[in-house]
Amino acid sequence: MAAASLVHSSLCRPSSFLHQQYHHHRFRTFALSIPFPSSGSPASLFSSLSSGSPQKKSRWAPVAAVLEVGGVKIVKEDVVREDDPTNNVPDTIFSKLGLQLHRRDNHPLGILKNAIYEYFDTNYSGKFVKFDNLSPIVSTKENFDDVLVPADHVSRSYNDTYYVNANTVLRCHTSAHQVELLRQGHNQFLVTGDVYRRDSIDATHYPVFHQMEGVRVFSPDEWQASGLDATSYAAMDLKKSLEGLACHLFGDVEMRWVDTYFPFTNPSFELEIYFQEKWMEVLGCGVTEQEILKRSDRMDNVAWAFGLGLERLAMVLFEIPDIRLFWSTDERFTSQFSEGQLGAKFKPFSKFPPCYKDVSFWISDSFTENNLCEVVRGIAGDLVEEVQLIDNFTNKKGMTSHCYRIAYRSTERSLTDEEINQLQWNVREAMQSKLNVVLR
Ligand code: FA5
Ligand code: MG
Repeated sequence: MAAASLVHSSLCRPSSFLHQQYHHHRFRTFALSIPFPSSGSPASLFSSLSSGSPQKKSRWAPVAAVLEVGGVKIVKEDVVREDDPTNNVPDTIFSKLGLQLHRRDNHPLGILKNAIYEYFDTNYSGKFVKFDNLSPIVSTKENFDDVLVPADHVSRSYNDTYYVNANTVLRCHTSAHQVELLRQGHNQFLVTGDVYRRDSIDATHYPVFHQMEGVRVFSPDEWQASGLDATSYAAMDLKKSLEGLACHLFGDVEMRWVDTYFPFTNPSFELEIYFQEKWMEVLGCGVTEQEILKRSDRMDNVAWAFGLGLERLAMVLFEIPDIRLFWSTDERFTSQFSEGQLGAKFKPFSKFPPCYKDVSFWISDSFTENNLCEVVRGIAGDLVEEVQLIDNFTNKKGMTSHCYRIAYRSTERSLTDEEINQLQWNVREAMQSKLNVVLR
């Protein structure tokens, strides 16, 4: 597709267009899919799971060991199964299920969701149907197969995705709902929800975050009049819509389009915004693969789809410097935001110094950074700010050593040396017992 056809002059001054660029993201990002009323839907799956053998009461069961999302009952014993090798959902992740930050009108994510709704309502006269309460527990078919994620795609791995069992995952993207909703006959819709990924740790990555999916299907008469082919027309409309959204939210901000790859769209793009001295990826999008439309009886149509990272957009909008803050219940955070207030800028209430601890070790073949991050989060929770590889070498015997720097910093209070030393000690112990590495 010609780059020129996609270039717009916009109020928001995209600083470059469609330049080829290889960058950080792992392809896993795109794997996802979703589920509900299809066979093996979470509803049926979970009721059958939970009506099986009588549940043992676990000693550490939190208050909410059973919760309900969008009419689906979620039982802790079904989701966290330490003895089940096909399950890798830790307690810390279960504790986030059902919180639905995006449905709180006074939370930055709820405020942002409503502002995006407003943009689509205004520009598409209310034609986008909205979903924000679909269960995050979906089948691998919904999360991967339905959106054409290849069988060997890295996003399907246990290293990247939280599996409830071999056929059921915590959705890793809201794209998991695309096909089901298309099959139900929807042609323009928005799906907002919490999504889950095993991932690295830093200011813009968190294992639970929120996405908004948008899908728009066109019929032939819509592009025929334009003189463009269907794909170019959809790509143009997509970029125009998203640039318009960015202007609606931010006014003037530096942004750029980057070509990328997703299994479910072609061509595919990402939008990046300049934030905290770096280019930050805020969304993925593209023209829907024809195979997806074919499977939902839309053979003669063309469509676009996008997936927005709500935290990333909210960080720019409200000047929130660290993604962990979205989970804060500290009144000094929560009191700064209120319904409909898009212009509020976050005022940091604390600036505590970070404390850095390095750990060096010989890795094993099975070592991955995501596994390390899971161990560190399991022990330090939200006290860990960043986990960063700072040294990496292989010796003459072929042994590989890594050194990671762990930054500890609370967003709410100062940490004592004693507390940090204890955390680091526990992290080192857990690394040895769970990661099969040899500390140096
Ligand atoms: C996807 O998830 C695709 N499903 C998006 C899509 C939908 C593309 C429809 C085409 C059509 P990706 O993995 O890049 O793509 O994630 C989308 C956005 O989620 C990213 O741009 C980023 O803003 C956000 N995101 C990804 N990982 C994290 C994370 N660990 N923490 C916070 N936000 C994240
Ligand atoms: Mg991406």
